[in-house]
Amino acid sequence: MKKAWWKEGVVYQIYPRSYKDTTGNGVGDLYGIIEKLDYIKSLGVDIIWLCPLYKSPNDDNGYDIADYRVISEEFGGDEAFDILLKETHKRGLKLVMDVVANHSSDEHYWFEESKKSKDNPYRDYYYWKPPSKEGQEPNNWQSFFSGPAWKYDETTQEYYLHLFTKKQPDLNWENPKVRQEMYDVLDFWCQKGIDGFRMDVISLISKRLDFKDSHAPDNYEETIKDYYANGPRIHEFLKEMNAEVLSKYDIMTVGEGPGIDLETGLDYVHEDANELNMIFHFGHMFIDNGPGGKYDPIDMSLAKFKKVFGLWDSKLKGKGWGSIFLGNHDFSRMVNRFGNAEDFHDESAKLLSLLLFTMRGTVYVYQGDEIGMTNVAYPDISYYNDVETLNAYKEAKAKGEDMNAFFKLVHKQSRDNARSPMQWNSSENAGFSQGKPWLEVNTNYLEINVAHQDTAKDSILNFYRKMIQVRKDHPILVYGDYFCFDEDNSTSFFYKRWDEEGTYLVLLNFTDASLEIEVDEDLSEYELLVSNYDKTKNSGQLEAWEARLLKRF
Ligand code: TEU
Repeated sequence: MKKAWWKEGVVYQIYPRSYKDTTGNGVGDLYGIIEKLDYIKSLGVDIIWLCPLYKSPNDDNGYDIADYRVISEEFGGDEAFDILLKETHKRGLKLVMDVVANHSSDEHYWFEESKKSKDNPYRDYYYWKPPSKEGQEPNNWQSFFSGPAWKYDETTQEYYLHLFTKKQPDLNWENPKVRQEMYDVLDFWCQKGIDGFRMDVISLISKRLDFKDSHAPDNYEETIKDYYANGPRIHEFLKEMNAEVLSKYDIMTVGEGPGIDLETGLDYVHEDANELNMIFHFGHMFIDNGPGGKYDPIDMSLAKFKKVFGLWDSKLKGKGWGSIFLGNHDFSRMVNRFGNAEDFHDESAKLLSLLLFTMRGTVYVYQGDEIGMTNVAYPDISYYNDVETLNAYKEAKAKGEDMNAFFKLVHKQSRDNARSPMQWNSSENAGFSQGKPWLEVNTNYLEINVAHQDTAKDSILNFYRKMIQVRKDHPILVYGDYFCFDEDNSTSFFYKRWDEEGTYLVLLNFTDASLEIEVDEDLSEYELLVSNYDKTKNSGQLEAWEARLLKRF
């Protein structure tokens, strides 16, 4: 396995709007991040990934970019960014930018031109189609965020494609000018000295140009896989991007991708492919989605979850590199999804941390998870901001669904669960802002906050710090082989990490009751390195949500 800084580094993901506000306008900003760089450094992480910072009308909180070279004034503008980059590097940390190449904002100059006339030089920067014979949308594709993926525009009487909101028109990557524009943008940021890119929905940039109707428009996963993602020219485009820009800099790249699965994943990250370093797949993150997607949930199965990790590890082994994450700005809080946030909050948050830092792949920690932040449950829909949530709510209402039941799903699934402001301390608004936060602070900030956990020796925060250090001190946890014992059971997750120099065992109890340890290993040969309970000795039993890391003498 070839070594690299981005394989060993731990990434900390920041959602800038929700991190720290220094102006009192209720919105987090870059000076807030600068203020918190010493805290970030204290975690032991190496790399910071910032969700989009660019000029944007914020229909999708920055994932709708109006100018790829300009930092939003709301966040402090270009000047604040330059200071942030300098201060980040000064502390030996690296900085990764989020870039949205699949679509722009409809307020981007390119789109404003494009919609003016059919012969505008920017017309082909986007996908325009005449109405169908019946005078309807060109096909039955649905947007990720509810409703048709096409919007009619009066001026030229054609529809444009938007796989996300109607303010996020899809860019036409078939057009070489579009590709060059994007490479120039990437180059611009590399020249500034940034250390990498997280590429939003990169799996969607190559379209199937026949634009065929989906045979199952309501089946979320199937439609993405068969119609939207992994289009015919995706690897050609990524190789070109790599040759034109990425390969010229010592940067890391991670592509995000709905529709990237076990069959298609390796093609993006194969070490000989010269495309991307890593991808985010959602194998484990969509495990509780039914055919209708996140608002059609099914029970989460630990056995399935374990299999996803095993299958991906063996797929990538020796050929490519994976990303290990359990949450980000698009999902509910990981302790609610995979732990037991009610009865074993601290134990299960620590268990999940032990899982993250003992898996093969680069680990990504989402802001707030290091203190075990939980889902919010705002009292009514007016408190919510996320466009996906609001559109889904409107759609359910229009269909006449039981809105009490639907609102319970909003509590469980809304992306705002991950976007409520960072809980810094027990002062007003959790120390996030002196003004009214753009999104309400979670009411549990008095119990769950950084200041409190910083000083409490046995806090979740200090457990994260310890685990990050343990990973650094034991590189076998980064590069070593992976084997899972008894993948079929849905109560425990027991696995082994090793190479010729040493062997580690990870024992995780995913239940509320104690559990016998059953592994084909002689436990007396192992010493206990870390436990999320106050333990110094190995025993044959794990308590509820107990997690242990052992090392063979
Ligand atoms: O997310 C893409 C994506 O897969 C999401 O639409 C996902 O299916 C959904 O959020 C699950 O609830 C990326 C960004 O991470 C997201 O924040 C953006 O809204 C989206 O792209 C559009 O740019």
